[in-house]
Amino acid sequence: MPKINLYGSRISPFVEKVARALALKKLEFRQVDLKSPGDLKRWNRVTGKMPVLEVDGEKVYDSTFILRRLDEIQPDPPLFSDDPSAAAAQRMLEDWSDESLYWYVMALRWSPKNEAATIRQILPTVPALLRPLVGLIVSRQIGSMPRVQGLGRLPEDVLVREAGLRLDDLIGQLGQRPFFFADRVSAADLAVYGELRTALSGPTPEFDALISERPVLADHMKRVEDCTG
Ligand SMILES: N[C@@H](CCC(=O)N[C@@H](CS)C(=O)NCC(=O)O)C(=O)O
Repeated sequence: MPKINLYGSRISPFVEKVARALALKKLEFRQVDLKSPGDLKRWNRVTGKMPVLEVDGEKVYDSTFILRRLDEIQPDPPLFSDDPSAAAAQRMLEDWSDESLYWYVMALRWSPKNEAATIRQILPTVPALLRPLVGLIVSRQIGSMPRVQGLGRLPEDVLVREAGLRLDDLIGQLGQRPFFFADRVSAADLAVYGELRTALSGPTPEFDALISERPVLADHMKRVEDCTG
C-alpha cells in the first residue's frame, strides 16, 4: 500500500474531488489541513494551489493530474469509462466543472452578501493569532478572483439565474443514467460532486435553494457518496 498524504482543506471542491477518488479506489491516506496561506506555496511551488497529493514522497498537484496518477497507482476501479466516446465526454465535463462551474460557486461565495460568511467558514482552520491578517489577505487575494474572471461582475440575480441554467444542463447531461455518460462513477461525477458540495457548505443560500429545487442533483450526490464512503 503506498503512503499517501492529501494536502488541502475539504472546503475546496478540488480537495473533496481527490478525497472521494481515493476513497473510491480504497486507498488509505492522511489528510493534512491548510493552517496558513503560506502552506499553499510550501506544498506546491508550481501553482501554489491545493490539492497536492504526495505518494511515497512524490508530489502531484492539480486535481485532474492527481486523478490520472491515481488511475496509474490503482487502476481498479477506473476513473473513466472503457468506451472512448463516453470517456472523452467525462474528461470534458470534469474540465468544465473545474474551470467553469467552479467560478459560479466562487462568484456566489464572494458576492457582497455572502463574503462575510465565506470568510467565517474559512478562518476556523487558521490559528487564532493569524485570523485578522488572513481574513484580509483571503478577501483581497481569493475574493477578488471571481471579479477578475468575470462572473463575479454580474448582478447577483443574473448570476443566480445563470447558475440555475447550468444546473439544468447538468441534469440534461445525466439523462436517465445514474452517473455522467455511464453506469459507474467517473472523474466527471467526482468533479461535479466537489463543486456541489462546496456550494451546499453554508455561505451560499442561493445554491441551497437552486439544488433543493432540483432533487435529481441531490440524488446524484447521494449515489456518489454511496460509492465513495
Ligand atoms: N485546477 C486546479 C484548481 C485548484 C484551485 O483553484 N484551488 C484553490 C482552492 S479551491 C486554491 O488553492 N486557491 C488558492 C489560490 O489560488 O491562491 C485543480 O483542479 O486542482
